[in-house]
Amino acid sequence: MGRETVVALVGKPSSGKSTTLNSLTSAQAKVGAFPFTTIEPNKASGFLEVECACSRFGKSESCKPNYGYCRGGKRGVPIMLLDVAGLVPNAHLGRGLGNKFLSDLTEADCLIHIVDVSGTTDAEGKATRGYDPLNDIEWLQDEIFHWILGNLMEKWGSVVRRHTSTKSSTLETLRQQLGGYNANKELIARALDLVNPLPPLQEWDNAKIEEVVRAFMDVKFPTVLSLNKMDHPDSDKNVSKIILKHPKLRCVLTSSITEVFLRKLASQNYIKYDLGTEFIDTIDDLGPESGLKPLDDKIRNRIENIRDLVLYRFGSTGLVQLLQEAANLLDLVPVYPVRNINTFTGGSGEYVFRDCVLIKKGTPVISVARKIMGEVTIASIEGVGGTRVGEEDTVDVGKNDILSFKIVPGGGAH
Ligand SMILES: Nc1nc2c(ncn2[C@@H]2O[C@H](COP(=O)(O)OP(=O)(O)O)[C@@H](O)[C@H]2O)c(=O)[nH]1
Ligand SMILES: [Mg+2]
Repeated sequence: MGRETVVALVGKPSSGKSTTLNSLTSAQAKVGAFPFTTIEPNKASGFLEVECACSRFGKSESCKPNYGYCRGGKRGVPIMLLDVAGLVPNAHLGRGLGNKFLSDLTEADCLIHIVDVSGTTDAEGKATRGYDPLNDIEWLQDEIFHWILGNLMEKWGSVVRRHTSTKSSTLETLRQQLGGYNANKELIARALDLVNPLPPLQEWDNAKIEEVVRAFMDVKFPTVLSLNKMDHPDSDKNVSKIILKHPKLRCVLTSSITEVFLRKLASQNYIKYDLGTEFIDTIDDLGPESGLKPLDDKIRNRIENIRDLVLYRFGSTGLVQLLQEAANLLDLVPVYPVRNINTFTGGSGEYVFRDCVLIKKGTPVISVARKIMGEVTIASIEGVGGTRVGEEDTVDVGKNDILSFKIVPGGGAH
């Protein structure tokens, strides 16, 4: 399998990164084993909720994913989350944990910037009151910018000399300089497309280099803001300020501590919680035949508070939507490789759509095949109805997203 999509959670200390990671990873239902082999303390598998292909074909009854879950046609597809701690103002100069976070960042396909909008923590994460979270949005982007720019400028002289003496293309030279951030040629080309005009590399002045770095950041680190701690009474006015000042930023209002609490109550059978919605039901709502545990006053009050302060005001805790927004940013499409294109089962057995991978929209199906099957010789690719799909046809939601790869018998690695 190719590399997984990685979503990195970034933000100053005490903004709620760890809480968010926890809230997204302890799914209430029993879920399948991890698809990831190496699990580190700051890494976990979250679940991106998508409309499962099984609902399109009325096969939800027999949908049983190998990884993640499917409940009534809503499928949780595993997605790797990374808690990147240690980003503080001037981290690129070696403050805080210094450059450790920077190597974590290179793994990321996109960022979720957790912003504490309650204003109760300062730029370093220390307790305060009335801090303006607008600052955090700006310094964090600057921090990443200075890190990349610094690395590039350090050796710019020799980069240019080499570039001219080897008569390389701008793309090749940048590929060498920026490839270390886990950026392939295609990604760097997309960044360069954003720079207009683009003179020959040896003519770039500082302003042009900075523009290139900004463009690179846009494609390498697309960012969703999680405006977190919205349950706090001071959050409203800060949220309005942020949206007024940065109308184009993608942001989602969240309360990760609420999500952690609700998932815990659900796993302990105090409530039924419909993930991503405002709906929670207790034994008071559903009666004893629901099998839910009776509530004591403390839990009952806390649930009432959560309904008033979070669920009814904002429609949900925002956590499910947060991951969906990140997936939108990356244009991810759930693609279902199946062994049998008529029954959608995998080889033997009655269960359908056992596998699902997240693929960037517009990817040719042959690249999907490579990602899933590795370097085997593909004889043909079939789509729904057994129709033949061309290698260069691309995937989209509902289009070429259910595929069966036929490999050449005995055609192993080449
Ligand atoms: N009110 C409120 N507090 C939160 C929320 N999320 C996290 N916190 C609190 O903020 C503090 C820091 O959270 P933590 O996840 O450890 O932050 P990290 O340093 O970014 O990993 C903890 O006391 C959390 O309980 C939230 O949504 N609302
Ligand atoms: Mg933490």
